[in-house]
Amino acid sequence: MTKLLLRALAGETLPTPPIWMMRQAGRYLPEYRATRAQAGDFLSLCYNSELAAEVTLQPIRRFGFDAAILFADILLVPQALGARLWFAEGEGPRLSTITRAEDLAALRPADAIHGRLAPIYETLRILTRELPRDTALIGFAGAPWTVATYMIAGRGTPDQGPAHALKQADRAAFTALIDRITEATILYLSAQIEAGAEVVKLFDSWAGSLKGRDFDDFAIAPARRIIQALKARHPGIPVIAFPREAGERYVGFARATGADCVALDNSVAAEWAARHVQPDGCVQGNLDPRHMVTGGPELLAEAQRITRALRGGPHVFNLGHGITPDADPDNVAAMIEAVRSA
Ligand code: 1CP
Repeated sequence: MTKLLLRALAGETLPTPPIWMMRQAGRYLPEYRATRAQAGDFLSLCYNSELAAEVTLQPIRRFGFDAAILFADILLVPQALGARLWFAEGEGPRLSTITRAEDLAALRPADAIHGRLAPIYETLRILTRELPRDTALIGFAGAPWTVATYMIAGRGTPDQGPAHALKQADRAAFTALIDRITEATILYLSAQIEAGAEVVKLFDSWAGSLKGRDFDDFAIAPARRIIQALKARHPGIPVIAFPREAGERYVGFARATGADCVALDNSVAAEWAARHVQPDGCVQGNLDPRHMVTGGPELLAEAQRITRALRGGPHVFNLGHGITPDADPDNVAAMIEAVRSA
């Protein structure tokens, strides 16, 4: 096995960690903005296999990252299940809402998603042909709780209030929605693996708002179900789980879900994770994305601190969340240099 990312995910401690960045194909890159303008809106870009593959490749050409992540979005699954989805320019995603059992009944069954998602599988097939041979290909989906928060509210929310409210008010409908998303996610990721994804990542961006038993029931249990099903169908497929802002619940998350790697947000210290999370397997993370905007000696010092703190075990270098549109590409190059020379 020569790809660095696959070696780290298999539990190997490497002298230099593989590096990639969440949202590495994005608006901070002029070449992305140009391709996006050519495609039209964001969803048209996601469903245009040629152009989606092109923007996936752009950061690989420019920076030589060790992994490419499929260009798509977690909200394509709700759309494939029959929710209406659109992006209001400068405002983020909007969806038709799920608030009652009738809304749920109107959704399509999980196994009806592939027609709509076929262009995404085609993007992966193009990438398997076009990526450099030492670059790993990552597929992804949103975790059921995070996807449900958008489906219930119809948009991003600061506190996931509408999803928590439905969970309280109509537990049966809420659980049925989580189950439907879980089933669709298994089928979607399985098809991504068949199309060439060598690793899959589950983004649970809002896991941090689940507390106590809710975290067990709606962050851990669906992730475990998805990971077990994927590994049964595709033995050995590595999975990265990102229960963002899980805090102390990062401890034991890999064991509880079967994930090969846990991605850390930047609210936890790398030194703490080295002691409490990394003994269970690979960790990914966790530079604060604001350093990609501000740069300077602080960026270099932080990138090296994280690299050194986690070098006693398997580590994938990444940011703690996605790079922002105001980031400077020169800071990305400086970050890579700092990690590789740490
Ligand atoms: O070009 C644009 O203006 C659209 C911006 C954009 C991009 C580049 C959106 C809208 N999605 C994406 C791509 C995307 N989304 C990727 C591609 C691969 C990569 O380069 O990393 C991935 C993995 C995602 C995942 C995603 N979408 C998440 C989970 C990760 C995270 O950031 O927490 C979430 C929550 C979304 C929903 C979403 N899509 C887009 C936006 C702006 C949002 C967040 C909405 C919100 O709650 O504010």
